Amino acid sequence: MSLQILGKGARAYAVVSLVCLPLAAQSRAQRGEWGSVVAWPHVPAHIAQLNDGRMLTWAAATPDDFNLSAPNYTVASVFDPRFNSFQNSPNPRQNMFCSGLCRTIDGRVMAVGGGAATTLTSLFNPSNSSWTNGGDTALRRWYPTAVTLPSGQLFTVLGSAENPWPEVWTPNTNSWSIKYNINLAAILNEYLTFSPDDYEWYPWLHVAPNSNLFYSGPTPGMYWIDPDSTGTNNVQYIRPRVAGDRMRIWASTIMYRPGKLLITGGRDMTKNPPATSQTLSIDINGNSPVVTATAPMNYARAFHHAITLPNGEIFVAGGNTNGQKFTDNGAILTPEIWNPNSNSWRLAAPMSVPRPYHSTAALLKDGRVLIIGGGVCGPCGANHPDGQIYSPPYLFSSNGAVASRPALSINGSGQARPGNFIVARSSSGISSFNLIRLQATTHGMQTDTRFVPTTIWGGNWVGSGLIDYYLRLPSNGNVLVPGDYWLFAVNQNGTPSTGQTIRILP
Ligand SMILES: [Cu+2]
Repeated sequence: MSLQILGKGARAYAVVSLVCLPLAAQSRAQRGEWGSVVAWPHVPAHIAQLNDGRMLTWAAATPDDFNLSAPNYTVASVFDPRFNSFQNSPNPRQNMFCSGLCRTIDGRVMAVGGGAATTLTSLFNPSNSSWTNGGDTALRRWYPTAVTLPSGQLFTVLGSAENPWPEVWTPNTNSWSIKYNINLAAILNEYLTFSPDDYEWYPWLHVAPNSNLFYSGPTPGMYWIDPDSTGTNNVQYIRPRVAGDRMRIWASTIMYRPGKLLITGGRDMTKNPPATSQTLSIDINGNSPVVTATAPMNYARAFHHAITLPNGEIFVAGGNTNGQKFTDNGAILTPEIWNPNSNSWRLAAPMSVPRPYHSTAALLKDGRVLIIGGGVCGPCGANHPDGQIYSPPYLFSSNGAVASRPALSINGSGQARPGNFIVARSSSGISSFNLIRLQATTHGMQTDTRFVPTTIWGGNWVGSGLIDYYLRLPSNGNVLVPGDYWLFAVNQNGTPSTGQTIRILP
């Protein structure tokens, strides 16, 4: 067909293409494709999706060096992936280097501590790109983990600061209160026992379906924490994650299905190589966690990133095998994709730039994946002030052409509560509608993101090849934690629509 249109002059080119295209086509249809490297205005180590699809990223008080004597200031930008453009958005009041990140349920981004262990916290409001005071914590915090609770309160604890008490932020008062009745000394002691070589760490905490916080690592033990308790019996040791397992620090943890965590890789400096290719699934839908060894990755990795794709697969990229910070040695350039249904990994197209410690990554609203940064270490030689965007295989049809995407719009207010029905207008032939909670991420630590499938109850033809699908949302608010999600329609080829924002109310 194209030969007739292009005419005789195009014939030679077309014949050559017929020879070359199948390889390239096969390649990107099976392994995806990376775009060119995008220069960044700083070395991004932290990223938060904004609900309109832009990405907030930041480094430290200077663009490429973590200089901890620097003032309370952070170099930050908002990246728009539609235009590869940046809006300068520095935080003039807090050094947020290695802070703890999570999201308020009204779409703002919270940064707790960081810098040289500060008590400052800041909120980024995407509607006017402003930073405001989130209230001071009682204790200095560096590498704290921050989690959004189903109530809309935010919970932060531990990190490098050597105190075992969490603090909770309440939206109405915009203030933190310390919880001396919740004592995580047992977890802190595990950390001091098993990782004396590394002063920094983010504890892995996720909201479980039973409303407790579940601690899955990186130390060997698993714990339940009741964040709402006013009593004293609220931290329960469960058992070792895996018999004989030691540290898995600098792994990437993610809730890949409701109540199911995937832990990939991680580092133990007493081993050679320090990084592992092992992966674990932990099912916390019941009160007794079920730990299953899932298929190992093709590569041992630490400092890498696990990203939930709209079709429910997990994309893992970056990191290194030697477990060392601030170096490109041992970097793994080839990402891999895990299919939870077949419990198998397959290799993806290699990226162009190493993404070691202090790199980060996020899903874009259009279904692509952004990976950025690495370093923030001044003259270390491993600074990466750039990013690269990956188009997964689902964005191509089997002949390598760009796949056609399902349409998607949400009828109504764009707000719903757990258990509600929503109406999504999309193309015919949709096999699933999946929600992904927006993320705010650093150091491979994702407390916000969760993949939550909806149930299709029926649909009505509305003409022009479109159907109004009636979708039932999960009724458990500890599964569908309030906040902003992107809804994706996924067709029978696994190709997703662009995400549509829906806000889940408590
Ligand atoms: Cu750090």
